[in-house]
Amino acid sequence: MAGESGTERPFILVSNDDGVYSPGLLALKQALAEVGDVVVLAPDRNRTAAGHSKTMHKPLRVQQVTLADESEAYAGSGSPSDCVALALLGLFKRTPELVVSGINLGANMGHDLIYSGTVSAAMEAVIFGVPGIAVSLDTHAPPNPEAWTAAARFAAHLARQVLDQGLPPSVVLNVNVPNVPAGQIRGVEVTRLGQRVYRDALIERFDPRGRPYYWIGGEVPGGEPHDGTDIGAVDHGMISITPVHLDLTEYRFMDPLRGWNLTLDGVTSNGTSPRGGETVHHE
Ligand SMILES: [Mn+2]
Repeated sequence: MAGESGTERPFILVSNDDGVYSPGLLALKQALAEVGDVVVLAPDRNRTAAGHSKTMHKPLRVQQVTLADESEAYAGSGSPSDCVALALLGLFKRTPELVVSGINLGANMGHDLIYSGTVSAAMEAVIFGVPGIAVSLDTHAPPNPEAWTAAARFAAHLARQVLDQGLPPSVVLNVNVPNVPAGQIRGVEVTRLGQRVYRDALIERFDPRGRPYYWIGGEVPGGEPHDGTDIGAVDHGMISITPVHLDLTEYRFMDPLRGWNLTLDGVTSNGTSPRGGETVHHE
């Protein structure tokens, strides 16, 4: 398929979760074309909040499509992380050296990362040992096209440095850009994840047969704009970059947890612990 270039230019995969025809993806792809040879493989429809899912019980289809700038791209039937996995497992003649996901319509900050298909696509790369960058724009309404451009240019600027210097193992870069014209962005801040405030609401409706069905509705999430966090930086008009580690272990709670009653008393059939005091192993 694509990516047969014989040059030394790096091979970059662009994906997203808004779907292959998203204007944010096109802006990102065009900016990254100045950094390397770009191939696009993205979901064939909007897979926002797909999380880090993997399709295991049905086949995956990949179709060649044409983007709004007449360039070729590939649309996959699976999740964002499926698309990245296909590319890194050898779908193309070259294996991507960098995966950039976005530009998402809507910020991905704090606990959003757990739901985000945009960030999951970049995390999938990191699982494969390939650097990944996720880029999101802080708006849910169609943004000023200038805001796409600013975010895309910054992504290209960052991509060059990642290709040059690499990233530590298991680390993904999560970038959020304020929705303002390029000239109004106040700077770039390295941040930690902030605290989202979700305002989800259970909405119950009834079908024509009188049976209830449900939506998870509510307002767009807010957040605590604390200094040093992604939410705080974007709130102050700064581009936020958070280095996110895929090791989700809470090291600070390991010792207190060891202090719990973790014997097998009452768990094994004879009611005694064969190896008293040892931690229960999960295989
Ligand atoms: Mn999305």
